[in-house]
Amino acid sequence: MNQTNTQLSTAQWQHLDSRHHLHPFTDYKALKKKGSRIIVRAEGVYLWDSDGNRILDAMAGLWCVNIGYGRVELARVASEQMQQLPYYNNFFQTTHPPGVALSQKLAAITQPHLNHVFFTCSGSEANDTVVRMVRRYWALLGHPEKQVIISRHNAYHGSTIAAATLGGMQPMHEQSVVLLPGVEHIMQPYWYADGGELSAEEFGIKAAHALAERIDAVGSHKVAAFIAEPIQGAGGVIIPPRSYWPEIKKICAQHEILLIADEVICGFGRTGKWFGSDYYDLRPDLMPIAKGLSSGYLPIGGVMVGDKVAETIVEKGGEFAHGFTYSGHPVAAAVAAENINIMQRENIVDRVDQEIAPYFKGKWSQLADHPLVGEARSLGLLGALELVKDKTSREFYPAQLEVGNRCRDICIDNGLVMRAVGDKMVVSPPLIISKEQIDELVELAAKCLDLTQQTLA
Ligand code: PXG
Repeated sequence: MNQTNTQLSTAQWQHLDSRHHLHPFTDYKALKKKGSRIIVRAEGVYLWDSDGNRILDAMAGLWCVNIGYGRVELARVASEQMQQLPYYNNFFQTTHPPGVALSQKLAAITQPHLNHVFFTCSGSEANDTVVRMVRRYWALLGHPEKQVIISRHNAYHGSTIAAATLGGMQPMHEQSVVLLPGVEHIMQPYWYADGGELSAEEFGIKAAHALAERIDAVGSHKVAAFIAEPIQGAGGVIIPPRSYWPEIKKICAQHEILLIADEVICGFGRTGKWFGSDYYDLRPDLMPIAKGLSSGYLPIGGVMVGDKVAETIVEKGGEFAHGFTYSGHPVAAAVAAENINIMQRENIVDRVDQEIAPYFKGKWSQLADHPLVGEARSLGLLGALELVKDKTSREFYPAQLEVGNRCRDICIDNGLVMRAVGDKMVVSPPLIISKEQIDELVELAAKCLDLTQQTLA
């Protein structure tokens, strides 16, 4: 533990925090009343707060700490790289070994047509890069009018203006005032809430056809690309019906529009395959990545670029006027490469696929028996619970009761981090979670569901 952690009391940290720190996605008044929870250390799948409470982190931080906390190998690699070359850029015809090595590694673990990467520092920057790159691609091919990118309601693609526009989060759009022009949104494949009388597979086709209808409405000569998360994460772990992706693939191919698979959450083993695109057999033209790329140990993201787009940009273009000071930062790149090494050495992705995800599914689905739970779905190590008033009619509680937030607060007071998305509880634990720890997670979740239900009686 470092010294500063032991020097101040929880109350002192909270006081300083509320005086000087503006937190992301936070209601400041509410936080001021309550005071922040101060996380001081972590190991494996567990966090410890400043009062010494141990908390099972079923969210892997923010869907990112895939190989778990406390990996000294990553600290060693970061320290060595900082001593060797703490910073240099990749602008103006320069490069450095960690950037090259990570590019090569990413080309090797992604699909055969994804051979290039453009580095960023986050998923939001990766999606900004996607917008620039897609529009440049079509302009270089003589189609500058192909500008429109189609996305989905309730998608999350990040928090910069471009990424927030691409996303389909209403409160973010309202607060952005001016959004990026040329972005359209269609329905999401959220069968539980929107499926009505349709079977999941019928609904999947309907949701996919919304893309074809929008392309027709906009005019396919104006549409550049479709962007989607293979499974929506921040929107509430929306797992599309099996019919959805094959139909979307067909529609993109028919209309010759680029397919962008945002793998910021689904990438790096989360689905039991290296990428969500592998799980769903997508062939994305562009693939934004971040989070699990470094297991969150250092900020790094990027866009995997398919040969079709890369060749056009390289062969037909002059300078691509885009980049960040820290694109491919050498320390972050070295840590990301070691993170991938660890995943390979420990066979983490196959272990999720063969052993841990099936075990998790078995346990997680039992939560559907709880009176508050309308559906308990999971894929890989992503899980969601729909908290409902009536299981048969799928009726939700009134929003002002904030059932999800109640449950989230009860969870944390009982040693479990589960994220609330409205009245959906979602989890995305570190991929190295053991079966015993999954038992613990599900037992804690069941207990917290009971406690939540008691508050609603
Ligand atoms: N794409 C997807 C699919 C994401 O989930 C981003 C892009 C943006 O990445 P950066 O690194 O710029 O944050 C994300 C990020 C939440 C939550 O509470 C989710 C994200 C970020 C913060 C909070 O669910 N996803």
